[in-house]
Amino acid sequence: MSLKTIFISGATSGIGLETAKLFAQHGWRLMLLSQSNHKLISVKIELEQHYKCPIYILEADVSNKEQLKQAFAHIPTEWQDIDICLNNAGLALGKDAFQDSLEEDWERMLDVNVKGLIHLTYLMIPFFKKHRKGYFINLGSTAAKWVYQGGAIYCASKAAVDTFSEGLRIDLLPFDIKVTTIHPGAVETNFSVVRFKGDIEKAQSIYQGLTPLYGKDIAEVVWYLANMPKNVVVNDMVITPLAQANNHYFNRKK
Ligand code: 8X3
Repeated sequence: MSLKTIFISGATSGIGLETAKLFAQHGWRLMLLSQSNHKLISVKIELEQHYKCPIYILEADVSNKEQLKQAFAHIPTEWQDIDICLNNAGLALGKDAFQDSLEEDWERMLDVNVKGLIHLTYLMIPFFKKHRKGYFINLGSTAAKWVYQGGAIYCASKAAVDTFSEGLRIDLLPFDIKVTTIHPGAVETNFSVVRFKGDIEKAQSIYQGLTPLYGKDIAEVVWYLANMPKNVVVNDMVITPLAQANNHYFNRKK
């Protein structure tokens, strides 16, 4: 039996990297996309050495459709048989009230989280259709479900991922292509460091007094989904740490 292949955007850190490691451990082939060529190369070297798995890397910023198109145009035939596309690349920038936020921040969030995911999906569909199979696993967020102060644009961007995924599931119905949206709550990665632009103290305060989710927890969820029988499609999953009920209620220990 030929090896299975997972394509991961935002593959060099956080949930993307942990998913890459887990699937490599299970003998899958990896296609890793990131805007950072040097990070891609170091992850490729590390995972190849550790897991001896075939890896194909693609350098592109998902928000740059020309870069994405170029990266896809160069995918060799032997790498075009893809089983899962994990649309993971995404970010939050800032947590100020919308009226006080920076235009460049909210444009970047919309460009990466919404338009980037949509462009990547559009480029992936011909490969899935050609092989009459495929599975989009899209990273939403609890922010898509419960809006919070200072999150207007980030929450809107993840709500767009949620709605887009639902539409995609409908439109891809004739082609046996699965679509699942995963909505994680507080996952401790570099997400908050990026959001607060390197302010480590602010970033750490998000997870203070609780055990958060980790990237590897969400990787396990992706692995679970990958192993569902062919006739089963999990539409939507909301995942929080034990100490988080939703985006407004936390059980923080002093
Ligand atoms: C990350 C979850 O609550 O920080 O998507 O928006 S939250």
